[in-house]
Amino acid sequence: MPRLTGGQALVESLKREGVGTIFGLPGIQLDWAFDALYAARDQIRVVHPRHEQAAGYMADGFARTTGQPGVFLVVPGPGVLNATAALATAYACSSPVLCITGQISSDLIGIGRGVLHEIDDQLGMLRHVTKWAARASTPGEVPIVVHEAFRQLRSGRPRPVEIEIPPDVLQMSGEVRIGQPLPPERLAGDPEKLERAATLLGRASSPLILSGGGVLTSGAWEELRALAEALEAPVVMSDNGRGALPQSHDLAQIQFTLPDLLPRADVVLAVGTKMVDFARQPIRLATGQQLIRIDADPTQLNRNTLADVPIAADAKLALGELVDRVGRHSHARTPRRAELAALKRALAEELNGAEPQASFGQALRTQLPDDAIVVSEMTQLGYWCNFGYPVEQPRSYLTSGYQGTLGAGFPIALGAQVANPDRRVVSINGDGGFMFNVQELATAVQHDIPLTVVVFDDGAFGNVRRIQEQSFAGHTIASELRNPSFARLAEVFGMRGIRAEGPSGLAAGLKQALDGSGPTLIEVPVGPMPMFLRRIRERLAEKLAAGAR
Ligand SMILES: Cc1ncc(C[n+]2csc(CCOP(=O)(O)OP(=O)(O)O)c2C)c(N)n1
Ligand SMILES: [Mg+2]
Repeated sequence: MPRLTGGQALVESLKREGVGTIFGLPGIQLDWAFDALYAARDQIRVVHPRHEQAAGYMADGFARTTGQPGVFLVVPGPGVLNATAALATAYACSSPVLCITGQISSDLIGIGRGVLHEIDDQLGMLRHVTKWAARASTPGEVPIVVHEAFRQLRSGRPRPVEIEIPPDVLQMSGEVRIGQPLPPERLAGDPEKLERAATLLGRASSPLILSGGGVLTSGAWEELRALAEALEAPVVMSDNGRGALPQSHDLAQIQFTLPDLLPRADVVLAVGTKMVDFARQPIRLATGQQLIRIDADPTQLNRNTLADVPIAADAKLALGELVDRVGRHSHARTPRRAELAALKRALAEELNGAEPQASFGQALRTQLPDDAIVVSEMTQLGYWCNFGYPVEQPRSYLTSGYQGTLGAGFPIALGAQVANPDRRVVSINGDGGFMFNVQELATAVQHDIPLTVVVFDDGAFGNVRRIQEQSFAGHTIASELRNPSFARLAEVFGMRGIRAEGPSGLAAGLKQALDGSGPTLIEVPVGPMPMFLRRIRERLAEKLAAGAR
């Protein structure tokens, strides 16, 4: 067995797992890991952001657009604490992110002396925002924890995992065996239950499919499409699951049409989804409606809505099985294309009526290619795009999921662009959220990450200000923002900055950005925007309540 330092063992294990990119920010406890990365610099690209939270978000953007684990490396204590909002976001979005962090020296862990970056029970703390976390205590243990981390990332429901390695372990040499990566473990699902599901679906007169982020993480979009087409079943995609079926597909629907579609369904298949609606309320079925649920995480099957046929399985394998089996039971159905198209038209009318968001959204739609990756944010245009932007490809539209993490969008987009150098990546921001990570403009320039950043500047935490005005007799507090000129700021950082007025200005700015190379920031001054969502949601919630049992 070769003798390696813990740092070398880490890098060799990562290489063996196929890691080619790491988002990392160094510090003394990680010196021996970073020196090993120096030796491997031809095989592993190290992208260093300006704050650990960005390292975590970038790893998430990398992971969610490729389906491959995104890896980040940060110092212990304050460094890894800085990255916890990113871990929480990746957790919410079932994203395969590996957080590698340091520790204080092995002999001091748990003593409470007060040494650099010491926090009590770092592993325990991180267990709340990860699926699995472990420490390597010798160089020989390093590949063991790395390989187990990757097994966790590639098995069942992917969620972030964490490993920590004390500095003395990174520095010391020992005998190290680098193992072979284990193949992904995918749950096949109980054949009897799959047969029951196929029978129910095949015999259904009006089947409906609810598709969540699990379909994207497991890469099951072709199987989903085949099954939906075989059944003529509309597919309602969750916010985190958009792109599984192209929005232009006859059967593709988003959650806004659920209140219309759900009451008409006799058999519902929910796959890789939490089964909550646009208002995060559990999706309830009426008496007589049959529910089949497929999820790689068996605990999920007992959450929100119980199924008649619960199937613990990977979406790709289970949907593939259903495609094979359903033909034996299926029958011809009256095509519902006219009805489904009418629903989409009504929804489009509603969304297009929400100005000025709709016109800005239209500018994005017309300028971006179908394979562009769009990263949304907690901002007025982001809320609109979550429903109104037509997502045509899987793994191409990212949000911060139920975490609603303001500021996540820009660094997630940076990671997505690093992972997809040949695709256009556009990050949509408000002035408030953007400045959570404004320092990463330097990262875009230094690492030549050619994304397009749009910043809608209303001089406010606009959402907060509007709620304050409407609910508290016009009182506003802590919601006004005094900003720099974002276009000029971008130029100072060394990238192209454009100031765009109105939707047509945005369209022209996007054209200029996408025709060129290198990173571009487009600043769009805007006024307050009306909240279109609440009105639509309330109306839909009423409809849903009327349809449920
Ligand atoms: C980490 C985090 N902090 C605070 C919030 C609360 N919050 C939600 S939206 C918002 C304002 C966003 O302002 P901006 O990015 O400028 O978007 P705008 O609403 O003005 O379009 C705030 C503070 C949050 N969602 N996440
Ligand atoms: Mg704002």
